[in-house]
Amino acid sequence: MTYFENIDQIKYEGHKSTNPLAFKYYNPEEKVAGKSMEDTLRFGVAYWHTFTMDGSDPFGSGNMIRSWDKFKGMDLAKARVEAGFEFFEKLNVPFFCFHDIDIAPEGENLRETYKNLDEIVLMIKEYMSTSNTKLLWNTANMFSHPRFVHGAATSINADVFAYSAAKVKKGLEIAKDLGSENYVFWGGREGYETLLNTDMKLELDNLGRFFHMAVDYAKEIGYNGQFLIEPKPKEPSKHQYDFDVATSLAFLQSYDLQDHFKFNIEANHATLAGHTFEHELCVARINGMLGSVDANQGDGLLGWDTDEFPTDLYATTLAMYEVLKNGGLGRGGLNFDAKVRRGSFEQEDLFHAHIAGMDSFAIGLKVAQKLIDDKVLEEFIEKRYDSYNHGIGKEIIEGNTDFRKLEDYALQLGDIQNTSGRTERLRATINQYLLSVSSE
Ligand code: XUL
Ligand code: CO
Repeated sequence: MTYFENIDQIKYEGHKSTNPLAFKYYNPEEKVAGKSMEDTLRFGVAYWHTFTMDGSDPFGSGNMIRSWDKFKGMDLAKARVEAGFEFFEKLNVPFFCFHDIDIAPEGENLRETYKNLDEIVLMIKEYMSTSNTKLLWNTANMFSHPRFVHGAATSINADVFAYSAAKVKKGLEIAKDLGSENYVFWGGREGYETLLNTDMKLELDNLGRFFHMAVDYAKEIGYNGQFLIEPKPKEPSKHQYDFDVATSLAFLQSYDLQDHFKFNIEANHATLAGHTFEHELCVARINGMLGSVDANQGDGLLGWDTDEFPTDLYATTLAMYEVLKNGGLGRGGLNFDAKVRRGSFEQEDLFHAHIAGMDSFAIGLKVAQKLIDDKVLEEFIEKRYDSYNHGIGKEIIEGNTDFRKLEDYALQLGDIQNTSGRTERLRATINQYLLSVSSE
């Protein structure tokens, strides 16, 4: 059966094309700095936003028109797999990602849920054996069901802790079975509402215990994908423990877990934490912890996680700059944790949205590489910190000073001279690169 009847294979047609169902900038085979765009960008489709999200919001019911919605229960789950692989192939996207309950409905009890999962995982495995699309990551949804009302690994209820452990155990087995490149932990309900009723120390200790058990189990079954924590400061919890990269890194260090994890950084989560996307990528990169990316964007006028498809070229450029400085994403990728707007309810919109996101990151990649090739920012930054290359600066870097010596030095200083940061000039230069590279 065909689910996207009027859509053919999406091809690269170049930036002069007027065909809305074609890539204008993403050319999978095109080499940028010796590596194909496909291999650098490693795009992924999010199963939940693409095949299960129905468009409902707190003010209205679902409105998405989807050809697979005529089915129910396990038939619906199977139809989504068929539609999914048709979509991945037509879009020529190398990866996809899912939560356990995206692919198979929960049963009456955990045993039944496992049975449903096993059946669908087998089907996915068969499809994967003849498809180019691989699994970037899977994860366990430990936030939707009412049992997770007070959290999962940080729940007040030990039964919920145990149930959550069972879900992640199963998730790791599925990850191994499907050859998943990564396994993600996003703790939407791992946080608290008020300290009036919360033992924060016990909750954090339990989270540490939970992650150690996950690391041990992966080792035991021989699953060697990369573990990723996806920070987010709030929503649905008022205060989430994995607030941002810096907070999560401190947690991993405190619980001796740092060597087993990297980060999956989501643009809209960064902005919710009061950071830019590139800030979070940079904090992860300089600590050797940049694992993967949930590529989306928020809305400056709205204060929540709008999960929009990324179209802001400035943001994709600065994000790709960090990714390239990191030497790429390794086992990670750019997963579109993004949903079409409620008004974009036709199936065709799923293609338009992904094409827009893929083209935007392709431009970001090309511009970022050119900025690196021309050393535009590097040279400026190097010069800006030149005082550390000689004299007292060099002494500081080489560890040859102490407060006494620095005081002696400071006492004989006259007026201190600073130089301009040239923010506006640099921004104008990026605009110039964006305009010239994207019309090449
Ligand atoms: C929620 C979010 C999740 C994670 C996976 O904001 O980003 O979809 O990516 O659980
Ligand atoms: Co995400």
